[in-house]
Amino acid sequence: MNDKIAYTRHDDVAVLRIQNPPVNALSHAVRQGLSDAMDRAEADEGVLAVLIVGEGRAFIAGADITEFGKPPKEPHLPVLCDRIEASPLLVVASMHGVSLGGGLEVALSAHYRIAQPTARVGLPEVHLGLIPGAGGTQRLPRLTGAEKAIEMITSGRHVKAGEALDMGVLDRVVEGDPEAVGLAYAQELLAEGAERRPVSEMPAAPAIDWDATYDAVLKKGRGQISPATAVRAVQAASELPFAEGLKKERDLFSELMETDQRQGMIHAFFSERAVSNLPELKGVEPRELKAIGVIGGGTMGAGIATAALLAGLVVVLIEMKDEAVAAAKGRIEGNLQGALKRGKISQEKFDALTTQALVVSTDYDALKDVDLVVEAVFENMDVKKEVFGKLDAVCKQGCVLASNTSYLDVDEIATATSRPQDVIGLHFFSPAHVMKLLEVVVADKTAPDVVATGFSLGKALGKISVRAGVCDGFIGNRILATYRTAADHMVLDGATPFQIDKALVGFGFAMGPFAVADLAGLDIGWMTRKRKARDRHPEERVPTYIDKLCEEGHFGQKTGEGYYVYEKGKRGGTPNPKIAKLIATEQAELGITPREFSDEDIVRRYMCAMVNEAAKVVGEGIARRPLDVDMTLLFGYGFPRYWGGPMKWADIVGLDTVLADIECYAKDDAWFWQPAPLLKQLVAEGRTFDDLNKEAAK
Ligand code: 3H9
Repeated sequence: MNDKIAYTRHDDVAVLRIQNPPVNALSHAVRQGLSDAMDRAEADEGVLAVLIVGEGRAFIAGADITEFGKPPKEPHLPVLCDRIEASPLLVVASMHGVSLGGGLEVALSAHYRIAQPTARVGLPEVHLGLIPGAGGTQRLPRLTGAEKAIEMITSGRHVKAGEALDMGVLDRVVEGDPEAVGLAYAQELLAEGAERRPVSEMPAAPAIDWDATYDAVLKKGRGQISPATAVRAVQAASELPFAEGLKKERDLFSELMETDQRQGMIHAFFSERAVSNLPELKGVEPRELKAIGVIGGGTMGAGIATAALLAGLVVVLIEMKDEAVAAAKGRIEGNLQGALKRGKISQEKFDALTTQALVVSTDYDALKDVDLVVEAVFENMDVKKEVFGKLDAVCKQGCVLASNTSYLDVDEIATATSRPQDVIGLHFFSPAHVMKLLEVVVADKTAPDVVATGFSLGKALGKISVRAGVCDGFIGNRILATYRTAADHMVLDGATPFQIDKALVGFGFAMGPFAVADLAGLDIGWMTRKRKARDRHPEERVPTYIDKLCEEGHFGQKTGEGYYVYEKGKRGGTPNPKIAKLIATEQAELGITPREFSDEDIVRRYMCAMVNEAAKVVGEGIARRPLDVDMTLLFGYGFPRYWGGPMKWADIVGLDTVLADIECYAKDDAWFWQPAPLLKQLVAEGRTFDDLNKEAAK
């Protein structure tokens, strides 16, 4: 036995306490320790029962994900689970915190399960591109029936103790010290003469319509394969004897282990945690945050205010006129009503947030005590500078002055103040109380503790915060502009916007770029094209067909017409028949003969444009690491999680292949397809983007 398991004896019960902080992941040492401890208990004279408990904040969070992809070491988890279940002793698991994946599978191998009321259980393997691989798909349906098991496994959700008790996953929920309540339960079972109760010996779950369920889950997964695969594993539990079902589960698990999706999702899991872990912020204390100011109560400002209120911050929102004050209040209340309806807050909380925690005023003096201000006014440098001048005059010393600009130069905004070290960009995504991404834009003079405060605000609001440098569009919008342009070029050359949207939804994006443009409003792109027209390089290809639609007042969803036509009350739109004619006219003007694009061509060009620009963004230091780009695209731009992000996608496809494609496209448009120096360098050195992530973590 090793130090990962503490073995103690309490009369006729042996207690096995797992000690592997922070979350008792089932590393090789833990598996070995548990196996040895079971041997010891069985050999320990007078021991009649075994109690398994976890030390610290969780029972067990699952298999050790860091071991995936490395050669597996014995004892394997499925074997350990079978070994626990087959023990002649009575085995009880007492669970607290989370019991996830392999953690729940260990508990399901025990004969009885007791948990704290605050405990949560789940089989979240699908979020890692896998299915439960240590009997979860075979044992769970024997307790809950196939439908509930499929729902739990394919959603990967955490189920609270009360619900788990009702489902039959737990036998008892009792508050108290997990070891004490577990011991009492084990002793009670022994006193009653309770028998061992292996789940594997329980009757299999009755059949359901497997094919229909499989199809429905596959469709819902939008290209993700693991949830649908889980349905087949549960089917095996129903149709095959336990041992054969277990083998089927193992085969499916092993197949998934080899997939790109598993690699992508595990990259996403670790990157999500690494993204706000910046070496430059080690030991830097953020400034205190209790009250924040928001300038502007439009959709963005109201969203930011809502997020801050929900995080327990006091909010002072400034608008220009009384009518705007009322409108801003209305928007925030509307957002909070949504939270109330979804049961996220109570009526009392709603009342307190809207009356006590929120001040909406036309007077900048109301900001004198706040710790941080986010400006969310019109995207115009003069307007922003005027606001920052006013903030400089009224805000207390040490107050962080943040701009929510999506592309303007934060260094220049900072010149409007006498304290550029306190100025930062905090780029939220709309609706700000829903979208997870926050770009923390660090200007030349921004102080390190101001950067740390940006990240601590992001954490308080439940955001994924990414550090970005100053450039037009920062990380996300700069890369978006490039891949959007690649899509526009394909339209000029013969692909339709509708085919492009469909191909990219097929790749896994939530929406295609043209449907997104309709949603965001076509006027935004139109304004950007006008803004950039002055500095445009003569070789830059910019389609103008859609401007004609804008000139007629059609701006997408909000006006009912854009690339698609939207009928009131209906979700989604149908292709706008005017678009084909507008494109054909422009092609004729430019002398272009349209050609065919396959869906694969479309995805390839779109992705290569994204990766190439992303490599420039990393090469220039706008993003510190490739994983920062990946998380930006995942949480702000609907990039499919199972690819891990564009940089991970490129690593999987092979950087040499991506570069070769870019060089091939450059033969037709050398201006647009200039390969990123970093991409060329990595290919020459035989390295990957992930190598850069690893170097940055050292
Ligand atoms: C599985 O079980 C497969 C089996 O069916 C079959 C096998 C044959 N392994 O998230 P946090 C680390 S698949 C290794 O910041 P929180 C995490 O990286 C597994 N490390 O805290 C972080 O490290 P660092 C199924 C893990 O309180 C630290 O722990 N299980 C693991 O916000 C703290 O994590 C899952 O998918 C792990 N399994 O959330 C559960 N889990 O400090 C995945 C965590 O160095 N985990 N770490 O950055 C979670 O959902 C959350 O981490 C959890 C805690 C809810 C547990």
